[in-house]
Amino acid sequence: MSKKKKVRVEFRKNREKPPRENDITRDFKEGDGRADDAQSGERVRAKGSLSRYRTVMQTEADDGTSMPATDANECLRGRVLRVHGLASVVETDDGRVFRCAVRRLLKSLATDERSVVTTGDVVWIRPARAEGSKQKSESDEPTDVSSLSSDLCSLSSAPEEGVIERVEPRHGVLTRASRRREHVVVANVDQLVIVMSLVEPNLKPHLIDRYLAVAQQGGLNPVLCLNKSDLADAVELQPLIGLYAQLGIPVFLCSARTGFGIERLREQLRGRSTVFSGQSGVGKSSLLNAIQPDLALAVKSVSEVNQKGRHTTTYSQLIKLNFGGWVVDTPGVRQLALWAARPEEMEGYFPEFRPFVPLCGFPDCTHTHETSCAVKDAVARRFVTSRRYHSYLNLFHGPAEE
Ligand SMILES: Nc1nc2c(ncn2[C@@H]2O[C@H](COP(=O)(O)OP(=O)(O)OP(=O)(O)O)[C@@H](O)[C@H]2O)c(=O)[nH]1
Ligand SMILES: [Mg+2]
Ligand SMILES: [Zn+2]
Repeated sequence: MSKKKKVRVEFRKNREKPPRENDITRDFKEGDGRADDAQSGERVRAKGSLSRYRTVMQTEADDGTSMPATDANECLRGRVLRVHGLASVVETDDGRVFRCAVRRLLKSLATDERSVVTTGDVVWIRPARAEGSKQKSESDEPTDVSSLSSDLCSLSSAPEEGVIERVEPRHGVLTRASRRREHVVVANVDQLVIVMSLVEPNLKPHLIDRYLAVAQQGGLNPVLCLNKSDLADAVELQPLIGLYAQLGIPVFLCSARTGFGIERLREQLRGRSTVFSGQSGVGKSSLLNAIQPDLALAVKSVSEVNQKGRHTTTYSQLIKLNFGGWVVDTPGVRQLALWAARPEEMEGYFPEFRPFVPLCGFPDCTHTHETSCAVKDAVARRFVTSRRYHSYLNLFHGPAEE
């Protein structure tokens, strides 16, 4: 399944200044030194600051990402429950909770530090040993775990400490673009519950379509959950519910307040790994509290309801369900920008276009400005709803990122 290989990786330096004040290679660098001088000069410099590359053993993962190999005897496997700045809270398979730093080499390998470790990751951690024990080679010592205490002061029971040595390849990810970077919000989940409220805030069908694209991109089964059914008449929603049901998406009408539809939703979560996502205030945390009351997740209080822009849930958190399965509660999103999707991929996110695409006049038809476009004809003849077509245009032209 996976094979090991040696690779050279760029190693981030942790010292900017050379160890010697007297830089005897300076003359050479400034242009008048001879090659011989340079060689002799290099010999007296500390090796650490010169070698920017080192050889590591890597496991080639299926998805092309690679991480350093670890010694399974010394390490424990676990899942990342949440990430606070530099620290990650990991629950190991035997049920212990560790607060962990990330091994520095792991950070060097990642292309985007924000996503080196994310909620839901399956990781291997090395438990920290008692003080004074030597555990690592000089240049690969982990980030100091004791400096992380302040990040985790919110933890009630003081957990053990450790270092994340390896992150397993991810499947099922919720990814978004944030400030022109990829942000993997959650990893290793099976389904995405797209939470919308009928009112407060109002239903946003275009956001649903955007989420459906994100789900397909990340390999997640989408589920649509329409909350706050106690506040509005759902009769007008029948066409919308029908449309998504036709696309094969389970639709749940529910109310966290009255409990309507909660039992069905609970069954949908049983035994699966699920992420709840949606705008702030739609009731993600309230629904989870209704599904499993002992979670006691913070929800927006009445006094805060009119304060726009406040997110009640501030970080993604992986929660074990007592009836089997895992769920991730996430902070609300304002916009949802797709990460790295090319315009020509967009038609693939609209399964109802499929029968018409081969009938377009041009084989590379984008279904936007072209004259002989079978998709546009299908919209005109109402085989495809114009709302979904507009969602497509919106995704195709790519709205502004956050
Ligand atoms: N009437 C009614 N109110 C609800 C329902 N579900 C949630 N609410 C209210 O909506 C508000 C927001 O709920 P939260 O659960 O905090 O929303 P959230 O989606 O978790 O919000 P963020 O954590 O900010 O992303 C709270 O005041 C809830 O009491 C519902 O089904 N009916
Ligand atoms: Mg919340
Ligand atoms: Zn076309």
